[in-house]
Order: sequence, then structure tokens, then C-alpha cells
Amino acid sequence: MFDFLSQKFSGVLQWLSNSHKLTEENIAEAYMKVRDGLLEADVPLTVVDAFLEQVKLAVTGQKVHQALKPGEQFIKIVHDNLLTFLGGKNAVTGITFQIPSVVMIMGLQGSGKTTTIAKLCHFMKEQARQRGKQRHILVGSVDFYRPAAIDQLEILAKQAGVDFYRTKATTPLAAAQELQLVFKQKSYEHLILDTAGRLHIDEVMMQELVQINKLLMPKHKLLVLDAMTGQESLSVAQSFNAKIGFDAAILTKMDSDTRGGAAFAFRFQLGKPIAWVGSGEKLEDLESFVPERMTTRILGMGDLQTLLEKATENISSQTQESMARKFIDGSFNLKDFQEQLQMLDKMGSMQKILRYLPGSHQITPDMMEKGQVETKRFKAIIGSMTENERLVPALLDGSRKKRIANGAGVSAQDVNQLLQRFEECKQFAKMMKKMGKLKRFS
Ligand SMILES: Nc1nc2c(ncn2[C@@H]2O[C@H](COP(=O)(O)OP(=O)(O)OP(=O)(O)O)[C@@H](O)[C@H]2O)c(=O)[nH]1
Ligand SMILES: [Mg+2]
Repeated sequence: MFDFLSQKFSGVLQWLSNSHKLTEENIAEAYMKVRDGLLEADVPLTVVDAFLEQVKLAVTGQKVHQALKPGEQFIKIVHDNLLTFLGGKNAVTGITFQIPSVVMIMGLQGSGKTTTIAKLCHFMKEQARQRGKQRHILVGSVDFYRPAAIDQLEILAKQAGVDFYRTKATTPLAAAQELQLVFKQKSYEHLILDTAGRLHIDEVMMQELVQINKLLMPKHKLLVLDAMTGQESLSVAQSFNAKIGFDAAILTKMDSDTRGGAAFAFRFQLGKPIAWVGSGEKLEDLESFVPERMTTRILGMGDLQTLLEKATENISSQTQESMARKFIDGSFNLKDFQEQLQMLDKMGSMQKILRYLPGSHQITPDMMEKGQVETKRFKAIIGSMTENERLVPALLDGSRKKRIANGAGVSAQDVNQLLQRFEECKQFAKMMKKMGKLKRFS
């Protein structure tokens, strides 16, 4: 997500850091580059200009500091404004749903409403479980336009482990009423209502939602927006807001090649929070929208915090810390390397992980595939070493390498390549240590 924007910005920043001073000319050129980047990312012109106005004000208001590198100075200003633009440092993300409450989910056809409902249920249940509680959630649909819509919700509800109710009524308003009755009679904590989408905003759909809104008076209304639709999603959000109103948006399909313009424009023009972002098709693929992380991401610095969180979800922190310590004291060996490769597996596909790493937009799908093949080969090679060889890689002479290569069904050259990668990994750890990034572990 935001890869496109981040590519553009990295280009500008790199270019700026190569020049020695912030001069009127290079600042003007930087503006143009940022502007082009945003426009190409499908951010509407009015939003782009409003953003640049803020950046300009900040730049003129600031004394050019000779001690700061021009790039650094400009980056800081762009960063700070981008952050404000995306909701600021202390923006509240996610929503605390009242108990009991009706939650109405709205959005265009195919935006991801039904999938998002299942993800939300999973999220709410998981949050409750962590506090030793249970959530009693009912989901139901009032979408009678697409025959399979209700079946899809039923299947997803089952996966998420929440109750689903199929109404006898077959008109939206009557179905909404019936669902509300079941919700109250069975004392559920939440009723999450899936509504029908349309290809475009149309009056009939809006009126239907207005009626349901009047009838149920949902405590929470969420708009699901497909991040891939770019500028269009902004006008969709504006229409929904004018006719029905909503509390926050959930942006879906952020895992795609979306240019990120939607999130950018939405935050600025609607002034409403983006509660969550959808980053895949599975139940777990719902993340909080954190403006600070997103800003860093847009600027091409990667999203190390999100990566760390992902890692923590799957790997015990103990394993991580002992690994980090080994890195620092230099006792990191091939056995640890093997464990690390296994950790990568646990954390999910390489593709997902790389999304969060700095400069990852330079990695093409081809390179990714190559990397995966390489990882598999490395695992096979380490697998055919003896325990001793894994612990003391220095033991690996020519004849041992040959034996290992035979065992793993690879060439001796492949074994050397693994050893080279292992060395690089150690060097990288040393560098990280110097930069103090691993300080908290030492
Ligand atoms: N990659 C990706 N796909 C998503 C995401 N959210 C939803 N999808 C996919 O988008 C498609 C449409 O999702 P639905 O949940 O059916 O959308 P909907 O808004 O309920 O559609 P209608 O009921 O037809 O109005 C499905 O194939 C989903 O799997 C996401 O965050 N990432
Ligand atoms: Mg649906």
C-alpha cells in the first residue's frame, strides 16, 4: 500500500539530500515533484494544493537552518504536515463499540463490506478473549439484490464464529426490523448489519439506507471504502456523509497496488477517522490505521513498527530477544539462521513482510519469487548439515561442503552462497548494533 506514493517521495528526498542547501530553486522543484507524485497517486487536485499550501507555509515560516541538511529539513516539514494531514500524532483509531449496539456497515458494491464484517467480528471476539471475555454478536443481511450475498455472510459468520440470522422477510426494511427483534429478544451485545451495495451511488440505495437508519438508529455507522477506487471513493464518502452520515471509514484492499490517494484525500476532506484498514482477504487481515506509521510509510522509511507487531503476534518475544542478543554478542550461528528462516515462514509470506520494510518498493515480484526459492534452498542446505557444523560454520571445508551439497541436492556453489548470505546477515546485525537499533535488547 502507498508504494506508489512512497516511491515518488523517496525520489524527491534522495534528490534533495544530494544538494547542499535549501535554495529557492530546489525547494520550488521539490514542491513540483511532491505535487506530481500526489496527482499521479490519484489525489484530487484541490487536496494536493491544500496540502502544498500547508507545506509552503511551514517552509517559509521556518528559518533555513544551515546546520541541517536540506533534505532533512524538507523531509521533516513534509513529514509533519503529512502526519497532520492523515490525522495527527494522537489520532484515535479503531472504534470502541457500545454494548449493546447496532452497527450498520455501508458501502458500494464489492467494496468489501461482507468480508470486513467477518474481520470485525474476529477482531472484536479476539479483543474480548484477551480480556477473558466473550462477545455475543449477531450478524444479518438486508441485501436482497445479489442472490449469493446472504449466503456469503452466513459462511463468513461461521468462519468468524459468530451467530448469523436469515430473515423470513425479503424486503430490506422488514428484514432490518426482524433482525432488530432477534437482536433484542436474544440479548445479543451487537448486531452487525450488512447492507446492499450498488455499482454507483444511486438514489434508491440511499433512500433505502436512510429508511433503515431511521428505523434502527444504529449507534455506529461505518463506511467501507475500496482504496483501489482512488478519487471516486472521495465522492462516494461525501454522498454517504451527506445523506446518512457515518462515524468512520474502513479502507479495504490496501494490500493491492493501490496508489494510496484515497486514504490521503479521505482524511483531509472528510475530517473523519479511518478506523481500520483491510490488508487481505483473510479474517486476520484488519489493521489499525495509525497516521504516524502511514506517514513514515509514505515517505519510504518503511513501517518497522507494524512489522514488529506482526512478528510479536506470531513469535514469542523470548525467542526474539535471545536471537537479538546472539546477534549482538556475535554467537549467531547457522542453527539460529535456520530458526530465523523458520520464523519468516511463521510470520507469513515474504511479500507481506517486505511491504513493511524500508525501500521495499524497489523489490519486484520477480525478486520476491527468487527470494522464496532461495529460502527453500537454504533450509534444505542447513537441513543436511550436522549439528556441529551448524554451531561452528568455520568447520565447513571443501569436502564437507560437497557432502552437504549432495545431501541437499544442490551445487557446492549454492552452499557458498548460503554462507555468504549468512555472513551478510551478521554484518547487518553489527551495523544495526552500531546504529543502536538493537539497544533495547542489550
Ligand atoms: N485483497 C483484498 N481483498 C479484499 C479485501 N476486502 C475484501 N476483499 C475482496 O473483495 C471482494 C469483495 O468483497 P465483499 O466483502 O464481497 O464486498 P461487498 O462490499 O460485500 O460486496 P457486495 O455484497 O456485492 O456489495 C471479495 O473477493 C473479497 O475477498 C482486502 O482488504 N484485501
Ligand atoms: Mg456483501
